[in-house]
Amino acid sequence: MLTLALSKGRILEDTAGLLAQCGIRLDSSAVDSRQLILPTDDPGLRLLIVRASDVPTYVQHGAADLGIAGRDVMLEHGGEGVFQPVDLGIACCRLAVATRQGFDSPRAAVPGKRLRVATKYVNTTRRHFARKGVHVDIIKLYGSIELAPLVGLADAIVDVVETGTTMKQNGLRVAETIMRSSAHLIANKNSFIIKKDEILSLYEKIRAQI
Ligand code: PRT
Ligand code: MG
Repeated sequence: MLTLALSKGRILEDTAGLLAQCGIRLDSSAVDSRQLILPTDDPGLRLLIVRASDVPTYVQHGAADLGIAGRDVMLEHGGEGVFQPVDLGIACCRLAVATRQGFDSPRAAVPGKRLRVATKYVNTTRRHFARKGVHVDIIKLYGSIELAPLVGLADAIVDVVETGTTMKQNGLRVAETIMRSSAHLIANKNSFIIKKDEILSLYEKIRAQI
């Protein structure tokens, strides 16, 4: 039995489509319910529904053999104990620095000045600005990050952008792209040894569809 961890929303939707192409179907009433363990019509595969940022943690500790997580989330987690073998090409986006329109970022982001940056991606943000020699005070938030610069909580944010509509509607503009991201199939390193045949067989089915 393989256990695959993923998050509800765009990743579950895209994954359900991918699995359907592989001949594996989810029970739609279970998907719509609040159940956190979803069976599939393949008795060898069940899904765990977790927060997007928790997917690598479930896989790292072997509570799930496999997971589907954005590259953004993997970079933030660090990837310890986890293989990241397949880029699924779904949930594509970029992780970007954004500020209020009109904010003088060249002047604010100079060596020696501290920029207040709100984000869920604390580790990635710290590394990014450290490489540039910009001193930052990082403010950890868990959601609605786009609000922070509008109410003076932060000078800038680091967050995911897809179409850019959310930024635009909130009077923000992207100052810089940190990385591009798409969802990857990830695997626990021990599961990869112990359940190698099962994992490879699912990999092959998925690979044939991407
Ligand atoms: O909601 P929760 O805190 O549980 O987690 P989450 O919001 O991080 O998870 P989820 O399921 O929304 O996203 C999971 C993964 O999808 C992320 O880690 C990214 O790798 C990827 N992804 C792709 C995105 C987007 N596109 C995206 N647009 N994640 C978030 N967004 C947000 C964006 O930040 C904005 O607030 O969606 C909103 C709309 O974006 P625009 O640019 O199209 O307006
Ligand atoms: Mg969300």
